[in-house]
Amino acid sequence: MPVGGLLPLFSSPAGGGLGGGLGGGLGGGGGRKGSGPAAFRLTEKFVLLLVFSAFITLCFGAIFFLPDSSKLLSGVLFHSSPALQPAADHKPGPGSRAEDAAEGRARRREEGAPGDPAAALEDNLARIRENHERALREAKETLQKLPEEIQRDILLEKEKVAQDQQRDKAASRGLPQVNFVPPIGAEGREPADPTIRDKRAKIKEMMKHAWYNYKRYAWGLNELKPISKEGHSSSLFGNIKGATIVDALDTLFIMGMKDEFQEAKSWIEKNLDFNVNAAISVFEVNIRFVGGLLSAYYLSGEEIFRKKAVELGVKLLPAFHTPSGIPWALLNMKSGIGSNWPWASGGSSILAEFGTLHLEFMHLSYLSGNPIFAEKVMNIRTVLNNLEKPQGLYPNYLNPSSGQWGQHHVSVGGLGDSFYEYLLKAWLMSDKTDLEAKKMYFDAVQAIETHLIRKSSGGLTYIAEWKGGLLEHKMGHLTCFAGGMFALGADGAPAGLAQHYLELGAEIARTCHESYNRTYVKLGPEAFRFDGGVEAIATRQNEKYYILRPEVVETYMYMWRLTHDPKYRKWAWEAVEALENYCKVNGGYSGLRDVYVRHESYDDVQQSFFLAETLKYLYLIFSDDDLLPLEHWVFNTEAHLLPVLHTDKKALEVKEQ
Ligand code: DMJ
Repeated sequence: MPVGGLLPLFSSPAGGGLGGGLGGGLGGGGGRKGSGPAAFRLTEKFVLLLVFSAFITLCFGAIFFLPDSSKLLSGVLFHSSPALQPAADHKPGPGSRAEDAAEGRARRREEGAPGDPAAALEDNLARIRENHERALREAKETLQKLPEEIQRDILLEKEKVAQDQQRDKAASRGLPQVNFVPPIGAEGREPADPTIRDKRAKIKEMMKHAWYNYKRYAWGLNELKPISKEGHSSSLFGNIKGATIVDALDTLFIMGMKDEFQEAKSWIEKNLDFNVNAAISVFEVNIRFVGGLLSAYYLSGEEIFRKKAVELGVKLLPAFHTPSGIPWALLNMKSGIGSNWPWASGGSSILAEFGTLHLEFMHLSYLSGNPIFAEKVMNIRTVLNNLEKPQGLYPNYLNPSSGQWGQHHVSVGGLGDSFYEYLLKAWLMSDKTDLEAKKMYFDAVQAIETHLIRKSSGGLTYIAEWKGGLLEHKMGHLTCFAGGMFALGADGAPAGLAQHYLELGAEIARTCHESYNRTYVKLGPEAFRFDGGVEAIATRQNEKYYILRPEVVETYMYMWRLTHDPKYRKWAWEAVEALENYCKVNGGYSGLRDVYVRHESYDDVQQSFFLAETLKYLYLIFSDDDLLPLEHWVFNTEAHLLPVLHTDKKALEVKEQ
């Protein structure tokens, strides 16, 4: 009932509705006692006052103190924060302070606050108004409920939380015995061609340089600062340590660096601790730590990796305790309290984050024998399938409380990218049995092609960003992974489209190669544009950086495997030379602040994904196809290896003890 509906109680106790009912009852009682009209009015007033204060207490209790309150509070707090705080440090894929800050600025622009301060102020005010209105609407909805309804909601919510906690506990109990199956193609042959062999050996040398410098200057910390020669810690991992160690495990393994792999393993056994009292990014921890541990387990069969992966998976489960089951972006793994990035539209979770859990969580269920992980990610899919998609596109923002889309921004780069990748790979990893994922992938790609993919006047195909129907003719380095994705999916494309998707992959690879080729250092910028008379060039200073990202060589790797066109090896080698010439320093490899200048512009961070992804993809390009054959493995978005769950094996290897 609206608060306004109760107000007549003050002025007219004998009025209609609830007022009338109360008035009648109280009047009768007063009359029976025969205490006179004055006393009668006093008693009535007193009781009314009591009823009113009880109601107010109930409402405030419901809003602030009871378990249900998280929805409303998150609405109020998060909705108002984007304009009050500087843009947060994050966007999928970062990992360094330099990158974080730059991406934060990029976010401010994306949210519609370009260089002009007056426009930015106006924009921020509009956003504050919009957020406040939304918070008020939600508050009003809660207040409109009858006390019994609120009570019922509270009880239901309490029951749900208790059940969730029980299930989380159950998930952490002993693991079933798994008969480890030796992996297929975990160690390939030496390439027969001596030139290719030398190139591959060179890439292994690069891995050694990156690894030994990390070991020497930052061992046990998350990442290395190769210029300062000390550790670097990103807020993405809270206080979890050892990101480079976990991220590098499988690259060490496939390169045959067995001693280093053992060193990493024993650090993990003794030191890797998830009981951290700080917010972590659920997405980053999943793709790097869960993915890295699963991959190490599948390659080596060492139980410690399975144990740690499941332990961490259990720690991530409270992120799903939201009304819709769409997980929070951030989680304090000690307290189990989740939240969202303060900059995200209307308190939303991010598509590329909650949409990039599927592969790892399916394997967690497989390896733990507990369906809870799979249930959580399948529920995300159900929520998405029940939502109306604007023009068939998936917006980047989804509110976990309301289960509704936030701003209608669509991107195949940051904030959207790996969601599409995981749809395709969910289908491949299921031995092509997950037909729902396949359909979602091809439907999404069709909409992307119609609304986002364009060709420049110079003939370069690019993927623009879509903002409520308007296109921004910009493509991010992150988006370059899509070339490989289109090519990888070509095989399963609707009738007659296989060749088309393979060609689309090749065109994106060419565009991304151009973005590299048009710089001074021959490594590409964070984002490049196709407007204002330029093509495949960064025009804004804060888009000119390169942080050792893998997406372009990732696409070369898939294109090489799927076509064997020698140009992909040529382009990959150009990238190797550029890394050696411009990013290699005494203390490791560093990102660059500006790829268009000849002078050094180091950002002083050796990202953990340089070891997990960039070097791994390069190594694979110069290996034979028998190393990690694509029909047996899928790469998670951090290039960690997950075996295809072949139909004949699916239920076989996990046996209850
Ligand atoms: C990685 O952490 C992953 O590839 C992620 O999907 C996006 N970006 C970074 C590397 O650029």
